[in-house]
Amino acid sequence: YPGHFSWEKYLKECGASAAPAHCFRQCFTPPANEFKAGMKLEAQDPRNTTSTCIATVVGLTGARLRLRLDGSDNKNDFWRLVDSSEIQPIGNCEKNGGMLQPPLGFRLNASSWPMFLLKTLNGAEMAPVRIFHKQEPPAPAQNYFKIGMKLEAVDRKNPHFICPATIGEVRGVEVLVTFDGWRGAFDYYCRYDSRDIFPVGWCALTGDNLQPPGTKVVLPKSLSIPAEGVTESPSMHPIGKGTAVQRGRKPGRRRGRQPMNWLHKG
Ligand code: MLY
Repeated sequence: YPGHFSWEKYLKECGASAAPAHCFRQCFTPPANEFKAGMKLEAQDPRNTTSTCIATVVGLTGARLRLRLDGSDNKNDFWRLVDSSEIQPIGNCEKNGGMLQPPLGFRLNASSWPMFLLKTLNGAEMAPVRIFHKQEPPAPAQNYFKIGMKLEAVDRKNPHFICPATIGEVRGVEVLVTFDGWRGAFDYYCRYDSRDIFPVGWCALTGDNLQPPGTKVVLPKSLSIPAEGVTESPSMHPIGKGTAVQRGRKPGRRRGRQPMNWLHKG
């Protein structure tokens, strides 16, 4: 066990601060996860969001469920928070006058769907209504994020990972989520009220496994050496103290890797 990631040390080292909890569309206390592997429920098909399908819980991590649509393959699993409005107890769709649909990429002939549905529900362990959360938390009134704030975010390319991240840009109702220690490949824009972003300390509360930051030294665009004639503005120092990056250093004297003191041994 090489050591675990400490937000406290890391924030100090970066001279950064955590985005306050009121920025997020998340409960202040993470919702309890009473689901069990094998339970079935109704879920919106992420690839065809107008259809409601049967899903099986194939894994649990913190306040999230790893779901697989019945009749689909094992290559299209997706993750949902237990308080997501996109999951419902079995019976909810019909109660609202809807019809359960086969998932996109149903592995059998479409004509065999009714029989498949009967068989998959026969003797199934249905997630009990009481373990669902009544409502999704409300969205904050507006986008309160500021550039440089730290958070925990789902890596959408590897959605089982939640990782330390930084707000790289704020654009109207959207924010740029940048992953600490990784070059831009995993970054994404999302709405400020996305359910994929969490306050610092979320994983520690849910028992989810927070990935440590990557090891690539990244110079945020706003901290890189300004182009000739560009005047510095305060927004060019979003991280605070500015100790992590030496500005205007002599050519040839390159800064080495960041010491990773935020990994405390134990
Ligand atoms: N095997 C992948 C994992 C990358 C995960 C990046 N996240 C944590 C931001 C890779 O190295 O590309």
